[in-house]
Amino acid sequence: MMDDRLQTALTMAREAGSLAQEMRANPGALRTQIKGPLDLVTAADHAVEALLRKRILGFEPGVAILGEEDGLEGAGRDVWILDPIDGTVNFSRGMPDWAISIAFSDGTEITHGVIHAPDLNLTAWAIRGQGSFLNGSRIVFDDTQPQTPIVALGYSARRPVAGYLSRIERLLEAGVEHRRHGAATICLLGVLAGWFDAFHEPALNIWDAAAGLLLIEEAGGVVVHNPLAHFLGAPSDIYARNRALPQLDEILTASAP
Ligand code: LIP
Repeated sequence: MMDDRLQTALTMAREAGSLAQEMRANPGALRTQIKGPLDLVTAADHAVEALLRKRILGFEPGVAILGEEDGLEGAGRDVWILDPIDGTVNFSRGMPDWAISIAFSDGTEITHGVIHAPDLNLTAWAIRGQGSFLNGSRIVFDDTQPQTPIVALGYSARRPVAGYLSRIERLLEAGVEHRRHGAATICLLGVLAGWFDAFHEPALNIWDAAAGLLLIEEAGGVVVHNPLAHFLGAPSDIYARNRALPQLDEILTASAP
């Protein structure tokens, strides 16, 4: 029997995906606003987060919820962590690389994670200790070394651009390809799907990463980030990889500005 919390997360992720797609189909409904450097918010981000909060509180009244747009509501050890639309810039321009991210933490670790990318027809989920699944198929990483490693990179306006550029320079010098998707969830989903071997982004918020990090761990990968108690309140550098890749570890975990 499927875990009730996972079932709730999957059902509301699909409902939220349809709502976001419907809103995008209505020109003018998005009312896109600039939140900060390279950071947008639309009416769909707010509507989807409101829907997810309503569904969660219907399932688990009074539980704490931390969301990108409306912050922390409630208190307690257990917390749901939501990014209603990750990759808002892509979404608002009609690109398919955006997703809904839903995670649950028991205060000690992330225990449940769902990423739903409606335009890509991809849905991934994991429960700690029970494996990772992509569109229903279990994903287990093997240790076959890629001929040409590919790293998904994120950029954060919270950090000097020099660090990002130096990572690209070092990757290219090492013969490693890189991509930038503008949506951390899609990068993490991409590691799970085998598009990428690793993902790195400095100063990422927990709502962008929580579900995806669990997906990678449960498929047998390795994730590096600040301890959860700290990450719940402040951005963390993120490094996630599918197998042992020593040449990448050195470049992507080296301290850079
Ligand atoms: C975005 C991330 C992206 C990061 C942006 C932003 P949003 O999330 O997924 O990878 O580089 O700074 O945080 O704002 O689209 O949900």
